[in-house]
Amino acid sequence: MKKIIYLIFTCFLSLNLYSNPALMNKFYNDYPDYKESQYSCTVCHKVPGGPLNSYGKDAVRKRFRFNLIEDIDSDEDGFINIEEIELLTNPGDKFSFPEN
Ligand SMILES: [Ca+2]
Repeated sequence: MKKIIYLIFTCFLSLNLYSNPALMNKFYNDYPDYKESQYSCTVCHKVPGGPLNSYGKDAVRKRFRFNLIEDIDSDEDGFINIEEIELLTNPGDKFSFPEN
């Protein structure tokens, strides 16, 4: 029984390792206009508090220096991350992209 509780606890911690309000605040400091978007946690996570999406994985890889991943297309939807951020779409969701 202790092993099961330990396993569940470990999974919970690993899922939430980067689910950190300070990181969200850093993102908003870098891109204050993005506060107006419909996305917050799901910029980096598939679901709030859940696994990282492609943009979140790229952010981790560059240690949350978001400027270093502006010129790549994390979700491979044809728009680089900074375009999506400036147009308030989600750079980590290939089904969210600028129209026109
Ligand atoms: Ca997108």
